[in-house]
Amino acid sequence: MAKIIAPHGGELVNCYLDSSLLDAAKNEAQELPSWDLTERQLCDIELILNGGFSPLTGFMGEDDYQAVCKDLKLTDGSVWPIPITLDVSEEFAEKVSKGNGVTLRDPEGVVIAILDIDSKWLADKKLEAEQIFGTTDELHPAVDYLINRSNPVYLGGKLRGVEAPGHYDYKSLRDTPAELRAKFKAKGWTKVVAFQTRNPMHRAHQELTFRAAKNLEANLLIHPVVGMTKPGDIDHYSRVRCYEHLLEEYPEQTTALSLLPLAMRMGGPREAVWHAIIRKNYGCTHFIVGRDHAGPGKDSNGNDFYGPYDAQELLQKYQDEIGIKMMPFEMMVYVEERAEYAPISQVKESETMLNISGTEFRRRLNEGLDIPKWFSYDKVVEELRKTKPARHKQGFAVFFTGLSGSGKSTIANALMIKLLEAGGRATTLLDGDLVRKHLSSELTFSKEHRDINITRIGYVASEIVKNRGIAICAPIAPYTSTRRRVREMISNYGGFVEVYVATPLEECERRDRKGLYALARKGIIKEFTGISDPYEEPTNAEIVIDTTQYTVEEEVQKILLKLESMGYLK
Ligand code: PPS
Repeated sequence: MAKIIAPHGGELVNCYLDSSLLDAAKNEAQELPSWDLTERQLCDIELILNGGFSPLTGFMGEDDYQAVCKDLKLTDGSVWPIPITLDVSEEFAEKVSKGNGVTLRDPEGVVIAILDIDSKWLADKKLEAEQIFGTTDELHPAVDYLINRSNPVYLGGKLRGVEAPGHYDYKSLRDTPAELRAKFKAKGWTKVVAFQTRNPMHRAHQELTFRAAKNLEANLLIHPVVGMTKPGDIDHYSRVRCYEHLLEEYPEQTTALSLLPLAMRMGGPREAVWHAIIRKNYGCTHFIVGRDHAGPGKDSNGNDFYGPYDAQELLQKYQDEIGIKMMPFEMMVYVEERAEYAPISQVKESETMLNISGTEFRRRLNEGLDIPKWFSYDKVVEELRKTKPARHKQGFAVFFTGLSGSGKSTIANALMIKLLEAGGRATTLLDGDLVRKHLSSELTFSKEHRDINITRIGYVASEIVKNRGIAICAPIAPYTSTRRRVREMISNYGGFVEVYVATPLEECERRDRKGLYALARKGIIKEFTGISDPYEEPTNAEIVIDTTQYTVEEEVQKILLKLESMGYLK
C-alpha cells in the first residue's frame, strides 16, 4: 500500500532569507557579478525558492546532476528526475568560481537571489538529452532548448532568496506551496487530487477530473502550468479565463484552481514523476496521470517520443517513495446513445463513440467551424474563439530563406504588392538588406551574429503577426535551428509559411547582381554564405521555389494559393 502523507504535512524547503538578513544580502548583491535570469531560469528559481521543488535548496551541483541524469535520484537518495541547472555563458563563467556569490536578477534588474557557487562544469548536452529525454532529436522541444538555446556552462549552489519573482497577472490564483497547504487545511481538505494541464479544458476533462475526485472521495485541485509550456500552446491568459468558466461545472466547495509557474520540459515519463513531486510539495495526496502525460509530440520520423503509458509506468515505480498516489486515467469519450461521457474501455461495441482530437479542435477553431455542445462549454469556446479567430482573420508571416542573390527580395516585393492590392491587413516587408541597415547595423556575419539577426527579425515578425498583420521576411537565414526558433515564435500567434528559394549556388553566382560572389571568391568578403560559410537547406519548408524554372508572377501565385489553401486568405 502506498503511504499517503497528510496534505498539510511533509517538509517544505523555504530558501527566502529571514528579514533580519535581507538588508545585508541586498548590499552584498550590489557588489557581486550579476546574471540576468532567462525566462526558464526565472520559472525554476521561483519554485526552488518557494519550496515547490523541495528538497532542492538551489541550482544543482555536478554530483546531484550526474545522479539525476543516471538514476533519477539526488545524491541524498531522494527521487528527482529532471536537472535543475543554472546555465550561463562561457564569458560569464570565466568571471566566477567555486566559493563566489552571484546575484541573480529578473529581466528588469530586480535582485531575486544570491547563488553561492559550489560547482561549475561544462555540460555534455548530447549526453544529458539522451539520459533525460531518451533522444537527441531536436524536434523534442526540451532537446532543442538544451542544444540550441541553453548556455554551455552550469553553475550549482545554494540560493539565498531575496525577493520572489513578480507577477502582475492573476495574483489571487497564484499560491506558494505553503499557501496552498494552508488553504487546504483551512478548508478541511485532507485528500486532494491534482490535475496538471497546459491546455484549455473541455467536457471530457471535466468528466475525468470530476470522476477521479468522486471515486476517491477527494477534493480536486486544477493546477495548470502558466510558466512555459510547449511552443504553440494557447496562451495562459485565455486558458485561465477558460478554467474559471469550467470551475462553475463542479459542485460548490469541492474544487479549487491554482496556477503553477512551472517551465515544462515535455519530458514524458520523467516529467510525470517531477510533476508528482511538485504536487506533493503543494500539499496534494493524489495526482492524475493520463495517456501520454507531458508528451512532446512526434519525432523526426513521425513516431511518438514516448509510449502512451510510459509516464504511468514510471510514476507507478516511484509513487511510494515520493509519497503521492497516482490516479491513472483512461481516455474519456462521448457515447452518443447514452448522451454521456464514459471511459473508453467501458464503451460497448454496439455504441457510438464520439471524440474530437486536439488537432481537429484546432482545425475547427481555425476555420471558424461549429464545435458541438457535447465537446465543450459555450463560454470556453467563446473565449477560445476570441483568442484564436478563424485563420483569415489571423496574422501570418511568409519567411523566405535562400542564398544571397537567390531572388528572395524580388519575390518578396512582388508578393507584398499582391497582398497590398488585396488589402485587409497591414503588411510589412523585413528584407535582409533593410534589416541589416535599420535593425542590425552593428552585426557581422558570424554564426552568432546571424542568429541574433534572424531572431530579431523573428521577434519583430511575431509582434506584427500577434497584432494580426502580415510580415514578409527575406533574410538568408542559413541555420535550421534558428529558422525553427523563428517558426515557433511566430506560430504562437498566427500563420507561418517558410519559402525556400532554392536557386542553385552556381546560378546565384552567375547572376552575381551585387558583385558580392566575385569579392567572396577573392576572399575580400569573408564568411560568405555558400562560398566560405554554410547554408543548411530547409527540409520542411511549406514552399520550395526554383527561380530558374518559373517567372516571379508564377512564384507569387504559388505562394498566394498556398496561403489560400491554408485558410489565411479568403
Ligand atoms: S543572415 O545570414 O540571414 O543574417 O544574412 P542576411 O542578413 O540576410 O544578409 C543580408 C545581405 O548581406 C549581404 N552580405 C552577405 N551575405 C552572406 N554572407 C556574407 N558574408 C555577406 N556579407 C554581405 C548579402 O547581400 C545579403 O543580401 P541578399 O539579399 O541575401 O543578397
